Amino acid sequence: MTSLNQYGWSTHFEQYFHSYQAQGLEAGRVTAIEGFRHKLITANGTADAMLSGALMNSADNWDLPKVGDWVAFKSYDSEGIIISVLPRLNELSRKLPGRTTEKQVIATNIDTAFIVQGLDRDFNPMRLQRYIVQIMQCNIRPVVLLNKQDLVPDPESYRQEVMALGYGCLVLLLSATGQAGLQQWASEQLLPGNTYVLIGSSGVGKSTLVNALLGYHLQEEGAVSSFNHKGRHTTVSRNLVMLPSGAMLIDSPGMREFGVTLEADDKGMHYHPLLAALSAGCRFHDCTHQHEPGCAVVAAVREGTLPPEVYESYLKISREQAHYQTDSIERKRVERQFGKMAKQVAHYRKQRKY
Ligand SMILES: Nc1nc2c(ncn2[C@@H]2O[C@H](COP(=O)(O)OP(=O)(O)OP(=O)(O)O)[C@@H](O)[C@H]2O)c(=O)[nH]1
Ligand SMILES: [Mg+2]
Ligand SMILES: [Zn+2]
Repeated sequence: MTSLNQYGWSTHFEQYFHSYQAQGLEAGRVTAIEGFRHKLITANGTADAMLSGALMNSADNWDLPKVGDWVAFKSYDSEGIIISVLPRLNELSRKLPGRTTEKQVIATNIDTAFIVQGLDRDFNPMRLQRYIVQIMQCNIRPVVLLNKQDLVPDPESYRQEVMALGYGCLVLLLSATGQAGLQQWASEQLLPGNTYVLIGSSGVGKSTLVNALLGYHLQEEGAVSSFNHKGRHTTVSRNLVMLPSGAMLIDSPGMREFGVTLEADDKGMHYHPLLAALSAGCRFHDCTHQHEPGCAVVAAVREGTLPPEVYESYLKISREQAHYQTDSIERKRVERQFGKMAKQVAHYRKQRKY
């Protein structure tokens, strides 16, 4: 299994794979999904695999293989069959856009998520904070990449603005079309055997960054991109690529919305070090930091020690979460009931053999 280590294989996956190995299955990592076809990297090179019937029928979408997953598959001549997804180290997810409260898994088994914003017109500290909070709650390290620094006169001022928010994550300036910052990012942040994902709005330069590091144009191979109405290549599916350095990078289609999905009762306070510390000093332990007397958070905003953008983002996210959390609890209840019903039906079917 040593050759799989370069793709991120570890003892974590090894322990779950043992029983599958005994059944003659192989391990592979999902690099792309096209319809039902899954592209895998394995100890013996690349392979194509479909889902087993059981996986296709029984599983919740959440449990189906995603880019970044390790799977156990049965290898045949031209095509494999995926039998199981090995338990994930983590899942980068978001709330699906719109009124739904469903979560979507973007990619799995990630070491660092790079949030990309373009300094030309995409720069938006409020949106950036949603990304940071959601990535942190997925137990993934966020790093901010401010791209297209060649297009603004004073890029450092944008970096300072993000740093001043106080989340404590790394903020890097670079340009995908030039050398400035690119090589430094690659050599200092992209380590061999680690897996990274690029996320952000459409047009911020995610694919250009990947292409620059690959040294050739992945998108020109077709399959993963299409032209949008502006005649520009826009990424349409997720794709994990191995860089010459040995680091793995997942490119993803641009996202218009990045919905936060905090667990019940999580108000999103502890993702900001100062906010977390301040809230401990409020008079009421269940302070919502809006109208209560003796609120240390409101006092800090008034005194100018907590940036108003951070407070505003907190309010916005916590209000949305109140809605998300009640809705998702209700949805889970309905799903459980439906699951019970489906089991009963299957049971009757077996008895009556129809
Ligand atoms: N000037 C400048 N242009 C850039 C830079 N990075 C990317 N671009 C341009 O921005 C445009 C969009 O880049 P893409 O890499 O396709 O953006 P993307 O984030 O992959 O977009 P989606 O796939 O739609 O999500 C292209 O025309 C790039 O050439 C940069 O650092 N400087
Ligand atoms: Mg792209
Ligand atoms: Zn308070």
